Amino acid sequence: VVGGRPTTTAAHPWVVALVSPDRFGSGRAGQFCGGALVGPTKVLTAAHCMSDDVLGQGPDNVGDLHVIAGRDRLTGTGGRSVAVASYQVDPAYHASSNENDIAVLTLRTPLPASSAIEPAAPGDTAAAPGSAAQVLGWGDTTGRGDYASTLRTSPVTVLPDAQCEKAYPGGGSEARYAASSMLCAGDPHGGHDACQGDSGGPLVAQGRLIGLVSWGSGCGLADAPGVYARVTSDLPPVADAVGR
Ligand code: 4AZ
Repeated sequence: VVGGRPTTTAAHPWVVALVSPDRFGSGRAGQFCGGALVGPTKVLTAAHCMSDDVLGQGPDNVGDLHVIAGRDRLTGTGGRSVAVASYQVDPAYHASSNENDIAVLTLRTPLPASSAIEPAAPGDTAAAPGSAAQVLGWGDTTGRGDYASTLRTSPVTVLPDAQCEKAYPGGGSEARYAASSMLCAGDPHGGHDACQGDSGGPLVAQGRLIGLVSWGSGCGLADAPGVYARVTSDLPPVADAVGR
């Protein structure tokens, strides 16, 4: 998260870290993506977090993938670390276009609710442009590889789709912004944004989960907003995860 400030899981009890302890450096406890708890055993994250270069295995072979909940400083203690039993990538996900960048993780054991662990309610309608939102994560704080040791948050604004359509028209190697499954949010003046390592983590507005960090060009640039996977409760993978 670029341009933010430290925060706590007590203030945002549905934010979780995805860690693969054997695969990544100990300084970040193996953290490589974020996620959002939506039920005692269900976590939403970005489909691209489950890519072969991260896991290298199929949905029932999750290696040492764990979720850490209720812990602000990843290398600290407290909270819970739970193994992931399986995951399901949205069948509508397209790696080449980043469309429908959502996956559902099923945890091996339920996370007991506490002051710092509580499922989020997904948005029930599409988030309106102009809405004030917050992005959360343990990712890069500068765009130069300075990963956060403790959870951070930055304020961003939901932007009109036209702004991301203009910034990301497609062509070349960059994906095209597709409003049907993506949400555009950022800081029109630059400076506040998601960044590498925040992928899969929550974008929240009015206490509701409205997006998952997905992609973008650079971090915190005024003319390159962040792109999020849209989350609403009627989206099939979300409805499945929430159990309605
Ligand atoms: C990434 O590499 C990434 N500024 C995530 C979000 C954004 C840029 C990059 C948005 O995971």
